Amino acid sequence: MSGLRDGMLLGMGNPLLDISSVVDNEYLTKNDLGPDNAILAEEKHMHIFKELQETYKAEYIAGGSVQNTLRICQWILNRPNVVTFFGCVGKDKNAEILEENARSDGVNVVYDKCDEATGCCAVLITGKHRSLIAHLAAANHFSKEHVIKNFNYVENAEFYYISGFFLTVSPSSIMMVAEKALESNKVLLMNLSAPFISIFFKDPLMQVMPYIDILFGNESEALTFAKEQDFGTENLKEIGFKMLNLPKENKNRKRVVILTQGHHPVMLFEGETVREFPVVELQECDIVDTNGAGDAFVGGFISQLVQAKSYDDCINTGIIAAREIIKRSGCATGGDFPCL
Ligand code: 26A
Repeated sequence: MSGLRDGMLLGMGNPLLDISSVVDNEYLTKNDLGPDNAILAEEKHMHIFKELQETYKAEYIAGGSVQNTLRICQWILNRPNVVTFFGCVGKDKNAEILEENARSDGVNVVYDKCDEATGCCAVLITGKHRSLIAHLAAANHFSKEHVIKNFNYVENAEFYYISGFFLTVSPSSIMMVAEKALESNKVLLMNLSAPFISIFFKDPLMQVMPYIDILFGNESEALTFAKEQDFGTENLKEIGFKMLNLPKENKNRKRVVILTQGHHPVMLFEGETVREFPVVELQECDIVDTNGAGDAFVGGFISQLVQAKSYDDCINTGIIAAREIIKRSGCATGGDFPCL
C-alpha cells in the first residue's frame, strides 16, 4: 500500500465502553431523552446504566467515538500501528477490554491512566435510532501533560483526528496539537460530534476552528452549529459553504467540509463547489443498529486519506464502512472489510 508508515495518524478522544440495549420509546420519554442524541451523563442519568445492565440485557462493546474511527481505519488498512490513540482510562478491567479491542484491530493505544473508573456510554437503541449518554469518568481526566510527555507521537504524525467531544475534556491539548499542525503544515481533521458541542462548547470550538483542515458533521450538528453562529440559514448547502469560509490559519491548505445526512447523499464542500455522493439505503432487515455509523464513515474516509487517495475514494470508502457497521452491533470489526 502506498506511503503508509507507523504512527502517521494520531487520534485523541474519550475511550468508552459502550453498554448497549434495545429499549422502547417510552423508556426514552420517561428519561427525557432524544432518540438520536449524544449527551454527557448527569446525576439524573446514573440509574440508566444500572437498569440497562440489570433489566435490558446490555451488550458490552468497545466504544468512544475517536477510538471507533481509528479501529475502523486500522481494520481497513490491515497493517498495524499506522494509527496511535491518546485518551484516558482507569486502572481496571474495562480499560483492559478497550485496549485489547483496539490493539487487536492494530491501533497503538497510548493511554493516559488515572484512578477513576474507565468511562462508559449508555447506548439506547430504538429501531434505527441510538441515544448516547456518556459517563466520561476517567476519560475526563486526560491531561495536557500526557501530550507533552508523548510529544514524539505528535511530531511523528502527519494527520490528526480529534472529536468535538474531546472539547469537553481538554481544549488545551487540542490547541497544542492544532498549533503543531499549523506550524508543520500537517492535516487536522475534526468532527462536530453532537449538537450540544456547538452550543455549550462554542468558545473552545471556535478557538480551534481556524486550525481545522477537514471538518465532519451530520445534518443535525450542522443545523445547530449554523444556528449558534447566526448563519441565518437552515439550508445545508449554504451552511456548508459558510463553514468552509470561516477564518483559517494555514493558508497552504484550503478547508474541506463533509456533511453526512443518514441515507441521504454525503456532501463534500471544496473550493467553490459542493458535490453529492449517493448512499444506497440498507434494507430494514439488514439494519442492526446505527451506533458508530458516523464514526465508521470517518474511519473509512481517513483510511484512504492517509494513502493520498482522492476525496472521492475517501468518501466512497466512508460510505462502505458506515454501511457495514450498521449491519453490526456497535462499531464491531472482524472478518474482511467489504471489497473496495
Ligand atoms: C463526550 N461525549 C458525549 C462522548 C461520547 C462518545 N465518545 C466520546 N465522547 N458520547 C458518545 N460517544 C461514543 O460515540 C460512539 C457512537 O458514535 C460512544 O461510546 C459510541 O461508541
